[in-house]
Amino acid sequence: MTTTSSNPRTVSDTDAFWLREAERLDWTKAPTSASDVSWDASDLHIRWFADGALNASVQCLDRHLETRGDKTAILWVGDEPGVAKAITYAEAHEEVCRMASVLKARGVTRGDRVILYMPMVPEAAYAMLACARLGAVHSVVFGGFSPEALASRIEDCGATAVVTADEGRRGGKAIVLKKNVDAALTRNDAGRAVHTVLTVKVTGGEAAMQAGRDVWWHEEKAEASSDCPAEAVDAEDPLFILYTSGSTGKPKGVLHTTGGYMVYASYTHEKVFDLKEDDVYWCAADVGWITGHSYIVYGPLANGATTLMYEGVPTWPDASRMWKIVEEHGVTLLYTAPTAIRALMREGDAPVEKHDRSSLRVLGSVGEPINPEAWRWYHDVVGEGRCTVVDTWWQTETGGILISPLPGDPMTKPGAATKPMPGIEPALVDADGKVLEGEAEGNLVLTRSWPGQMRTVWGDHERFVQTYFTTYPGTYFTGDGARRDADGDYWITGRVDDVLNISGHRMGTAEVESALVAHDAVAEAAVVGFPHDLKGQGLWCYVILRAGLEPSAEIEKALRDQVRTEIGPVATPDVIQIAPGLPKTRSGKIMRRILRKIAEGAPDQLGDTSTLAEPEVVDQLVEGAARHR
Ligand code: 6R9
Repeated sequence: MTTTSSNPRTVSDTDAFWLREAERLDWTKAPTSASDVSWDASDLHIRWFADGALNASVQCLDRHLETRGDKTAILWVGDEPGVAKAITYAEAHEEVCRMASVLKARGVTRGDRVILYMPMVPEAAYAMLACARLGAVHSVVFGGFSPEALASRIEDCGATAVVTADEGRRGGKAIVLKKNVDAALTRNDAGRAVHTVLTVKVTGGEAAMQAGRDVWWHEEKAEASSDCPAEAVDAEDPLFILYTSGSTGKPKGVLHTTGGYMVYASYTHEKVFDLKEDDVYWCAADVGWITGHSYIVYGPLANGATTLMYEGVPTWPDASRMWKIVEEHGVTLLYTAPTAIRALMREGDAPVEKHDRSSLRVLGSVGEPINPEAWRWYHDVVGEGRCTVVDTWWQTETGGILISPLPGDPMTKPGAATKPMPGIEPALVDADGKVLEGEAEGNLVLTRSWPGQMRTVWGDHERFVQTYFTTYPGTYFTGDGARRDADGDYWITGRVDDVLNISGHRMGTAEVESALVAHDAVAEAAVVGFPHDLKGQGLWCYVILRAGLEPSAEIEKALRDQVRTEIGPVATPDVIQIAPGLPKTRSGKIMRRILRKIAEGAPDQLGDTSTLAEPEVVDQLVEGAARHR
């Protein structure tokens, strides 16, 4: 398959290119070959640097000790203003070794799965690296997910240990974590295999400790050895599983392996941010997301950078908090999400201008399409027109950034992710899979593997094959749509499947629907996204009640709570519209296109409704929707 020729970053021999990039790591055994990949559905496998051996925690810590032992590895900034802590590479190394010793003594070994359910404290990074040190596989579950969501992940990956905290702090509020873990471990089979819950004392809030199973980190740490040799694992040994939403079914466990992922995280972090030795780099994501994995922990630490880790939220105690942090700590590289940029933009320029931002050099954006207005504000106001804005497009599945501007590029296209990274080969295809050349809009696919690509869906390889490689055979299908302009620059237009992006959080419509129908009052539900000024997309839920039930404020509230309980507060519905029926084809398929238009407030653009089984439902829905606006 040919790709567009207008990519000036083209690499001619990709295997040679990646083998050279692999030299950025300290391998225990250097690889002699790069890719061993087949995207053929009948024999799908993805392997990189397969004869190499290494340890990820050594890349992030040990190898820096000699030259950067006293350099700040993690610059931790607390939720409470004025609270901060600089942790050197030597200190981080010691903490990680101790935590690895504790886990090892409790029986965690190579290949075991460990769930991390953590707030944004340094121990979250220690726990990831401690697992990596033992060759154990971590799976970080975002602290905003409910016990139910946590339980299903514990069960799915068969975790034997959990690392958590008593509570987390965010925006002046305490988030209960240990209590949620306890609740999760009593759900179904989730608790059966878990022998250890290692608990970090963060707030001193209440935490019930179950004898034998639950231990305090501060107590164990005192006894633990700071000498814990790293296990050299094969390049293709799993490094972590991270659950993410797809268009169908429950979240899938995206599996990343060690060698390729580390090469790719390090490579992209250095190039996209034009990293220099003295940079103070701040990625304002949560470690519960892939952005936190690749660009708070693995990429920056592999590169020996100073990575700022912020416990709180961008808008607390007020809208100047981020800029205060930038000024206080001399942040040079900032990486955040459009949803945060929009929220801060709304507060005007004054909170920004109050603080000195002359240290800033590169401003990154990730997670969702950035609207040109937000891009301009980020560039003109935050960056004083002086900084490079890198709008980085990628996914949990891709491990790292695939399409992005690079420092030095002209900043003339607000909202364009521009060009693929060297070594990355995207293409646009139409609905039939025909490759589109030149200026075009279509479905975004990748035509060649890269080291950071996910390897499989944990426990369900067939789902991996079906989800990504059968829609347009021979390519990896991203689920995103994109436009390519006359200069060959890519503009991501958003998901073309049933995946929603709420404030940069990925969510499947199917997940929310199944949470709703799990409630006794609900006969049927259909969920769509609609444009939302702050969140990018909001959740609009159409619900049909069981016969005999009348719509009421109580039922609406109960359903909202239901979704929060099943998934977590990130999935709180914006609108619950109790409806008499759903627009369906005669074969019973829900016509989401129509539901989306109604939720958007564009009932005049419904298109062809002639195939509907009951066309009158549409008028009732339009009328009902008006009441929710
Ligand atoms: C890294 C991350 C992936 C989905 C992706 C796309 C959207 C991410 C974007 C972007 C436009 C960007 N997305 N970055 N859309 N421009 N710069 O966010 O991973 O949580 O898996 O979400 O996010 O739709 O497919 P993940």
